[in-house]
Amino acid sequence: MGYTIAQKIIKNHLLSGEMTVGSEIGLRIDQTLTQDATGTMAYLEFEAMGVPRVKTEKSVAYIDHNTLQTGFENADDHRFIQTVAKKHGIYFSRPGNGICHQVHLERFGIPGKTLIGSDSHTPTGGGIGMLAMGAGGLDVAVAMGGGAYYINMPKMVKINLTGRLQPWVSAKDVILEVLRRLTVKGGVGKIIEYAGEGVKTLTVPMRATITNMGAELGATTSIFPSDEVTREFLKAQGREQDYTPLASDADAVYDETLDIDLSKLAPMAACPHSPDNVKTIEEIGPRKIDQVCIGSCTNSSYLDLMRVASILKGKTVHPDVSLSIAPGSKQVYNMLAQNGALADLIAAGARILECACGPCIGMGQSPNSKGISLRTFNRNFEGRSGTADGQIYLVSPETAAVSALTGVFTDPRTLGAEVEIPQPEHFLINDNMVVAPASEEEAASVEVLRGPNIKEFPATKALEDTIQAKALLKVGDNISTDHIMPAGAKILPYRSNIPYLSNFCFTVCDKEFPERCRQEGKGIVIGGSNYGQGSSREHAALVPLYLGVKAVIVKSFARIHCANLANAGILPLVFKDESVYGKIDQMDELEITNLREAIQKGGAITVKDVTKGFTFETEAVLTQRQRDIVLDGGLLNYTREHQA
Ligand code: MIC
Ligand code: SF4
Repeated sequence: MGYTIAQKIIKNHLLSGEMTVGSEIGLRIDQTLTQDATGTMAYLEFEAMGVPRVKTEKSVAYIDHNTLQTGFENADDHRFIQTVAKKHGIYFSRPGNGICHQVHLERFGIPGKTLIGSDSHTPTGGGIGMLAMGAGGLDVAVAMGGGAYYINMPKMVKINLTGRLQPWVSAKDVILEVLRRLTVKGGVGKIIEYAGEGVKTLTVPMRATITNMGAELGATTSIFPSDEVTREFLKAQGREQDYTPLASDADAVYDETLDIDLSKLAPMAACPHSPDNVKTIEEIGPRKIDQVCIGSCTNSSYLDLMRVASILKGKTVHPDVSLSIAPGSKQVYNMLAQNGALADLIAAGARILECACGPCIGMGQSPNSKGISLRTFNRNFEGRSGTADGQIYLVSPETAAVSALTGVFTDPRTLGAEVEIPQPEHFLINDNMVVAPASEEEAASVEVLRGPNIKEFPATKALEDTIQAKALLKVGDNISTDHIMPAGAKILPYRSNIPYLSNFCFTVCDKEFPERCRQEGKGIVIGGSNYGQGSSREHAALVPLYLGVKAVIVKSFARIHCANLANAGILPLVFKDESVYGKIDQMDELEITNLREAIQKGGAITVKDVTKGFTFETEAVLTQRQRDIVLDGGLLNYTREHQA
């Protein structure tokens, strides 16, 4: 039997386990990346592990999220990351160099290698045939130290692409179609591989847009073959030596197959407040809009922005629309500046931002109240834009640009003949914003600089035998980590300050939650399906831990968040019978006894609803290794014990 692309890479990197669907496998990790919002914590954890130098082939620390420096906090964090990177063998991509996923694709990614990143959009690397996955910071720290990265062997899904996109229809529309069909939970436990004749018609940046937003499917990762298109891209990046061809075997077996005829797709938008709430632009109709934001790791490549520039050239942004544009990297920015396209964007009235995440994570450009904002980003969860009642639609750069001119939702196909923008033969290569680490000899004398914003990692204890606590919060389906631990300009600077962050935990859903936790001292959270979707931020586990959350009982979990809970020592439990969810009310007193033995043994865990006087069964979604982690009180304790 042949192998899929992902199975081949897994096989080459398998350190433990068997490649049977659902069972835990340990993978050797070749490359890691961090960004600043998750990086401070990841490096504190790495330091706590006591490994002097990273053991990966390449580890890169990016600064791209917290670049609004409204106080000392962000700048202090940048300095901490820069010095800690220098000391421990990590390349440092300075603020101004661009968004981690875009830069990594351009300058560091290699087909066939494994990459984990403390950011959920790490699968962007799948655009050049990497097995690239998002992970919690602690998992990245362990991988930097040479440890395996553990996942459950995913199912393999093939998306067979045929035909060719119509003019003005773009990669964003492809992934929106996949989201429309599969939904935000459709990818859980799966790797999505793109195949078929249609693949050849997609450039690397287009492929990367598609694998990037595979994160919104909940997929473990998404991957394209590495082919001539990949080789051309790497060559244009001066990295032809990094190319290796990669394809699935003719007799590879997939668990599911989906067919998409590219020529049938139309421009689409993901409507508020979920990336799978997809409609065509035509269906939405010419509704008035207030804002357009172009950029983010999904759609900020040179080709994307050149298309935007070609649409805006010689025109003026509609008087009622604010248009902001953030190029994805210094390479993109600089090339636009050199060829004059930047001048076209400026002349049209675009507000040009630095190359960083910016508005995507609520760092500025929050829309007006009830404002309709068209964004080329990947997430439109409620409140994420920084405006509680903002109405965020996710669209392609083409739809965004033309709508910015007309002031209403506009199908870019109304533009007439498409302007052909070829991939440049040579991208502009200048890695002067990447700082190499100190040599092994020099490393000892590098001082790690810590500002007052860096607080201790919350202490965890071995799992107690009895949990008796109230259901301090009950939430519904598809709760994202943006609900659990919001980001945005006011909160993001405190990613290394768990006590401060705790004031905002779940406040999108319930303003009183942090206070209730403080009063009660401990608690349990009840949730629906796909709990913890979205970001990889481990703060969505560490902050509840700090607030005394002992267990989370839900219908189902999103992959990264579930691992983060276990890593933090919080019990992730799922209802055996989902209908029990309806019987529990917020503030019910719950009790779990003989817990340690139950976790050790595996099998059902019985929970008593003391208030209502009934019991129900749950299951801990943990592998044997994770059971030990939870028993020890989290991965940091576990790693320390195992090292000892
Ligand atoms: C996001 O897009 O939500 C983020 C911000 O990039 C996160 C990481 C974080 O919360 O710092 C992600 O996608 O993992
Ligand atoms: Fe940054 Fe947005 Fe991409 Fe997250 S999704 S890495 S915030 S650009």
